[in-house]
Amino acid sequence: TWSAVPAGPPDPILGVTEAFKADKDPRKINLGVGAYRDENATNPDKEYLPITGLPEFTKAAVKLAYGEDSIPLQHNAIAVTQSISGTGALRIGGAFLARFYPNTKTIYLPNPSWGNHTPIFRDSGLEVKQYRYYDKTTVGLDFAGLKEDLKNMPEQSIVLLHACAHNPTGVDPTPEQWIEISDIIQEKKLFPFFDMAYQGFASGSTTHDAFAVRHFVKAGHQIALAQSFAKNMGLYGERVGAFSLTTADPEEKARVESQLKIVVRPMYSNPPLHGARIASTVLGNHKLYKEWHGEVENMANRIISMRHRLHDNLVAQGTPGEWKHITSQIGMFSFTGLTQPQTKVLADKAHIYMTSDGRISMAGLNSHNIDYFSESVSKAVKG
Ligand code: PLP
Ligand code: TYF
Repeated sequence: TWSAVPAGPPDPILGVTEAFKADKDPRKINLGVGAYRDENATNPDKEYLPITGLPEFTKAAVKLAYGEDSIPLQHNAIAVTQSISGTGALRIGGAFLARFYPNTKTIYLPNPSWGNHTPIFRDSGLEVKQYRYYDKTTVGLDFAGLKEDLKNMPEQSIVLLHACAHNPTGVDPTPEQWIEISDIIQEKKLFPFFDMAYQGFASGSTTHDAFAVRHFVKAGHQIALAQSFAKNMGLYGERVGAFSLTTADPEEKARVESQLKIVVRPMYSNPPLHGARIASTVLGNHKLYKEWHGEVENMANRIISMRHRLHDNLVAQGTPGEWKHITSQIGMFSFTGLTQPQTKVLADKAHIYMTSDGRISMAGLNSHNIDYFSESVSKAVKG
């Protein structure tokens, strides 16, 4: 896909720092970048990161997503840059594809998708279209519609896929469905762009949640991937993320990365340091990693237990309708199926706030408020 991407020149200032860092001579002095120093340097410092971010962080991020045994990872063929969380990763990806994807400027999003996807890709210079995803009548996946739409896309179109815990519906394909999706995408030579904002948050296992990404890579797709560490590390405001592309070989990777730098440089020069340092410390230390993964699992399990409480309460209260989707959906969000008038009644009468499409953040429910919430929903549905 990226054979025609030319190597870009190094940045005239930060490129000097790159050369300085690569130099092993103990007498070395860096007079390139405008950063104040005196005789008393601190370690760790707060100086600028390289344009593509903290190398320990991007390495760890890629390993978390693709898995240690990933072929392009082992072959040093994954181009990666740190990003301003998941949003920034999507934006870098959109801008890179708009500039270098040789085949089309059209990206297809699931209907519905995260509300920010359309403006992100439109502002990146891509044309945004939709494919069928959600079936209102079953409050589940419209798998037949999805497959038909993929098959009808012009060859080599770009397709955005939520890697796990689809926002806003909480409806994900099963592993078997992912395999079928991967096959169709391969047949139609579509280009898959994964948005992974919730790795670990859906099932409690970062490996399980990476199934789609890893299956696509194993199946031989070249992919783009946006990662966010906002939710799974609780680093929302630190804006920790990564954008990566699998490439053919290390030489192509180097060219692609040189162009990612040229995309990033006029946007924000280089990414923030603190959150990436936290994430790389946790991911890079065996004991901290285990502790963190246990906490992610607890968060996911707490959400799952709230789904069961909510489902059981609604059924016990004789709430009209089918509520199975509450427990079959996964991740942070649930598409309750509540109508816009019902969501308004809940806000006005019960002081319960959700988006008007009936989406609730499951994480906002806990043992103190679940009964009040269930009763209020039940009343609103009974009308
Ligand atoms: N993608 C999806 C599907 C999201 O739900 C979000 C928001 O949480 C993001 C990307 C980006 O979030 P952030 O920029 O905070 O990492
Ligand atoms: O969908 C949500 O609620 C999260 C948080 O511009 C979010 O993805 C929402 C909007 C936004 C940034 C983050």
